[in-house]
Amino acid sequence: MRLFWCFVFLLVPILAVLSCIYAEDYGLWFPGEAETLLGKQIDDLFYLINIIVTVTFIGTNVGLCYAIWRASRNQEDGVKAWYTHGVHSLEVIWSIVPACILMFISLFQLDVWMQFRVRSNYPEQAKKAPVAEVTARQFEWRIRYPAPGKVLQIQPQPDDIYTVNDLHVPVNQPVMIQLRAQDVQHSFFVPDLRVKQDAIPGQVIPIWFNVLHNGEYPLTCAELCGWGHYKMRGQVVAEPVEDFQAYLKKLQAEQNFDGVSKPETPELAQSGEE
Ligand SMILES: [Cu+2]
Repeated sequence: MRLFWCFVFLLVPILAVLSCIYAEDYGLWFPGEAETLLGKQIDDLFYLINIIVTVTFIGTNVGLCYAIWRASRNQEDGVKAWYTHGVHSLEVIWSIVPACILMFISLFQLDVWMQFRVRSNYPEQAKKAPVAEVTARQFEWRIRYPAPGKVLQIQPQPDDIYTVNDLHVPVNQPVMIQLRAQDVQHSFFVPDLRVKQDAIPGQVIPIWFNVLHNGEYPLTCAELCGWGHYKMRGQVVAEPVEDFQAYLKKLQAEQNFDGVSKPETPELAQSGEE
């Protein structure tokens, strides 16, 4: 029976490592490769920390297992348990080693953190002309683009273009969005891009990313924000800059269409006939 606990503590790291190895096959790992350069750096950091944690976890469990096994042998051999107040040198070692590891991680990740979060390090191109303002509210993402050829202003302008849950951005160039929240705290989360930022009422938070490939990437809210939290799903569509401009023009035409005058696009002509 004493060896039972020894096996239990041995089994835990083995199961943990096996589940990590097979997690990808069952769709429990990252949602594919990161679609942004910064995302790839974030993944590298994650893997580095994962390796450190795995080695520590296995080491601790093997040590625990060995201690239990030794103790169970002692009892069979008739060796009595002995009590100690602690070993100072050992305690100093297991305080200093983790402190050094944590210090290393905190310094090593600074560069990625600065690129991701410190505004003065954002790419100039993205800072100059934010693509859109995204306002999270219960339970949707409201998107405000500037009119084609204009720059997004903090205050809404009469010719701004509005849509919901469908954020289009130009591919392969750094883009910035201004994130707001209208009611409660939400979180703008695009797993494929490794972008996650809380949206906080009263604050305008700039976030930037550079999508590497054309595509549609699910956008979700990662903060429990009310009964309809699960419905706060949208998408980020990355497309060539010409397509993005064409999309804005189409949205603008739809917004300006009064349902009576001659429609500017074939799609609107159709909807007018119905
Ligand atoms: Cu939300």
